[in-house]
Amino acid sequence: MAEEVILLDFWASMFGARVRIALAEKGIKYEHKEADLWNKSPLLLEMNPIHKKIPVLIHNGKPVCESSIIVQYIDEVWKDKTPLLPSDPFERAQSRFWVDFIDKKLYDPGRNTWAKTGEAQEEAKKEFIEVIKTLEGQLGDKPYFGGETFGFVDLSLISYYCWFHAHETYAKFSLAAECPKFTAWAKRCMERESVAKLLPDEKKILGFVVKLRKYFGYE
Ligand code: GS8
Repeated sequence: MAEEVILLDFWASMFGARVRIALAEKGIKYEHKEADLWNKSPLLLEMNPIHKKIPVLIHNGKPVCESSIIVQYIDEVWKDKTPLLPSDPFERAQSRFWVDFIDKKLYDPGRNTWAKTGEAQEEAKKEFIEVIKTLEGQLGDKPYFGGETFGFVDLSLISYYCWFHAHETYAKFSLAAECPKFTAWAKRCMERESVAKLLPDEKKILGFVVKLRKYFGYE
């Protein structure tokens, strides 16, 4: 039976980008459906009735929700090509720990430096840089979080990267100056075809952040 793979996505979403990159790394063909998050479709509400969020991967009619769960599902179903998680159980647990850390720390609205001003922004900036430095420490001198190969932690983190330009612009700092090893890792990831093609341009994200700031009344 031919596989039917549909991705409910939103162009600026770091969570959607993860799934896009994982599908590209595995060479899986799929139908991409762009969601309107301000006017959700009956399909999105039916496929993710609990959270009502993208991304949702619909595989042969069955929905899988939550980006890191989707990426692990993809890795298990299409296991013959380009493994994304390590095969060793301890290494797998470590990868899951770091993806959980990334989501807990980086998606925390408290660290959205572009949504703040004054002292609160300075505090958020300090915390944001600390998180990146912790990740940089975990990377060490390896080319990728997965060691020699690009994997689960790499794709989960690089999907946030196009939003970092907005942080740098509004909170006035240079990530390359603060975290050079992290920046070198990000550049390495950006050279991969799957990442370069599927991550939105950071300037387009900055334009979106300008609109979000107005929408949420941050200025
Ligand atoms: C987060 C998905 C999410 O926040 C995951 O998939 O990893 N933990 C989930 N999706 C957002 C778009 S990206 O910011 C979304 O769908 N928001 C719609 C809403 O909140 O109504």
